[in-house]
Amino acid sequence: MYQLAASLLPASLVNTLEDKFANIRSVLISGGVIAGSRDNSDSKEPPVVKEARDRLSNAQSTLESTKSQLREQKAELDVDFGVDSIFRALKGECISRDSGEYNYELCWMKQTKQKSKKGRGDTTMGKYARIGSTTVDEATSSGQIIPKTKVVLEYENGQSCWNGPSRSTKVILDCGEKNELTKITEDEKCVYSMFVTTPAVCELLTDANAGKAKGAKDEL
Ligand code: MAN
Repeated sequence: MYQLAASLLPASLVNTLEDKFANIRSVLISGGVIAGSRDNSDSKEPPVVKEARDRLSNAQSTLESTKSQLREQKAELDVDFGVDSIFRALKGECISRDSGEYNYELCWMKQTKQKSKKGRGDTTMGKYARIGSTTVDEATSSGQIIPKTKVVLEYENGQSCWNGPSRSTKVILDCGEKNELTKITEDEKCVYSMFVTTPAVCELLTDANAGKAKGAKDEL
């Protein structure tokens, strides 16, 4: 049909028409209205469609990574770092102590773990939940018994105990020069206490205990 029409028209007109068709076709391809030539092995899509698809896919991955950063930052906002965020600097650090069958590990504001020395794997003893406080009776150098406030980091929802609750740990903090895990006890089955010294609570405990001496309300 095209051949027949072409043979009936003057060559110059055929050339002009062919040029016009080619122009219209390339406008349609670049506008994404029709697909480009099938034998163009680089892409079966017009370049603008491919570019738009690439831009969309880049924008989607940027959006996903921004969303995941936002999730992490929101989770961080939910973490209880205490008054003036005194525990924030300790986040990500861990201390440990060898005790009996296990190596015990405290990762501040994250989790507590019991690590088998016999290669039986690690047991999570709780995930960081909140800061609390407790009062312990202590003897002074003169033998006088006085109540002392301690800061407690509470870890909950650890690995479940066989026939029992999820493991949990109370990390009882006292003022000390170094971050040090000094003692671990299992008070009831799968309910643990870790005794830890840290410079992070010195000021807080001095203030709290000075307040207590004056009979002021404990405001930890
Ligand atoms: C393991 C340890 C112990 C715990 C028992 C409970 O042996 O986690 O601390 O008491 O499991 O079955």
